[in-house]
Amino acid sequence: MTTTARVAICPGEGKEFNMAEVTLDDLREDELLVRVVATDICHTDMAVRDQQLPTPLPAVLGHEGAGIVEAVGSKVSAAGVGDRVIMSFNSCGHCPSCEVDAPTYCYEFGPNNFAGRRPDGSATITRDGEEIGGNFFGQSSFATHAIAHERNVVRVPDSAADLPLERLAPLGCGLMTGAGAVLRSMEVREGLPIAVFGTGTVGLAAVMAAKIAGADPIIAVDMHESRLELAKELGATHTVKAGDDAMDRLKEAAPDGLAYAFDTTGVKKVIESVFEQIAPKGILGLVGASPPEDMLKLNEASLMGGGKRVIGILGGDSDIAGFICELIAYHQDGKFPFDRLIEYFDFDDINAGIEASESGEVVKPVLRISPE
Ligand code: CXF
Ligand code: ZN
Repeated sequence: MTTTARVAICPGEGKEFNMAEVTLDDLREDELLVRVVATDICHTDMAVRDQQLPTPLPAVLGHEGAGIVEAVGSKVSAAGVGDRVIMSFNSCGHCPSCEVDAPTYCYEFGPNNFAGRRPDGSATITRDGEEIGGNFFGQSSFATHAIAHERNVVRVPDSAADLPLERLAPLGCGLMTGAGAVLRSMEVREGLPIAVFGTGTVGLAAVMAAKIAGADPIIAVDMHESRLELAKELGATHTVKAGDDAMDRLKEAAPDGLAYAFDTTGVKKVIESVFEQIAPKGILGLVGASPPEDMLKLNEASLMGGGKRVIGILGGDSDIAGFICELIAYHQDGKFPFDRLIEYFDFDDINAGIEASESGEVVKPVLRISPE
């Protein structure tokens, strides 16, 4: 049975989103139909709008949704009708990465998340009988209803029944990425220094996680004073305004060097100068979106001699379900107050939410789509 949905479509490169009615395809055996309660705006949506990422337009984007399951295919066991779910990225389930529960590094990440169609090429969304892009991150949740998959939904645990879905929605992307980078990818140790470059959603999640891990000092670096203030409230022991003397300030805060540095900026110059400050056995984790042509220049002797590691990080090495539930538990304990980052917008005001995100005024704009 096909479903009608109201969606926000990104019509073409650099264009504003507009609202439309579309038809969702019949569910496959491993798919779920989710009534979307809330979904967030993330820079990845903007990167697709600007065609820095390859999803063909027009398309329905949105990849941080949460909602209630309305129907399930015959082979779905991740959630049932009526369950509250958080949607995240999709993965194939059978490649060498998925086999070891490392789905963020799925060998088929592109076809499952960015192709605008299912991996078999079929469309999940049509408008007036014509195919348009869907299946974005296995959900396309700028929509009242989304087709999700067995592998990218997380059932909200009963212990979190009191937490509204509109708060939980962002857990499936930037929050899990930043927190996972610290707790899983870099396995930050108690009492050692960390610096976090860039204090958007990912960076601030890293700051909160660094506090959970007991890192000390926790140094947040950004160019916006208001973000640095927030970083301090969330756990940063030191803040450094980005600029010419930033590396000197870092040295003052961590004279023996940085055991951990986490870059969310993707700026080559920043990454190369931070590398110089990495302590022996230290880790420099990279998550920022950098220009595709960039090549890093690092000193080999220092890399080898210091036993340093420079690692790329995707999705904070999250296994989705396990880690998202862990983050919910931290939140309930008051240790992961990510709600401080959120501001709500009505679904119809999606373009205002995008503007607020791009101007830096709002860290995490969440779109309210339907009442829970
Ligand atoms: C993603 C990238 C892959 C894993 C989860 C998060 N980023 C989205 O914006
Ligand atoms: Zn995202």
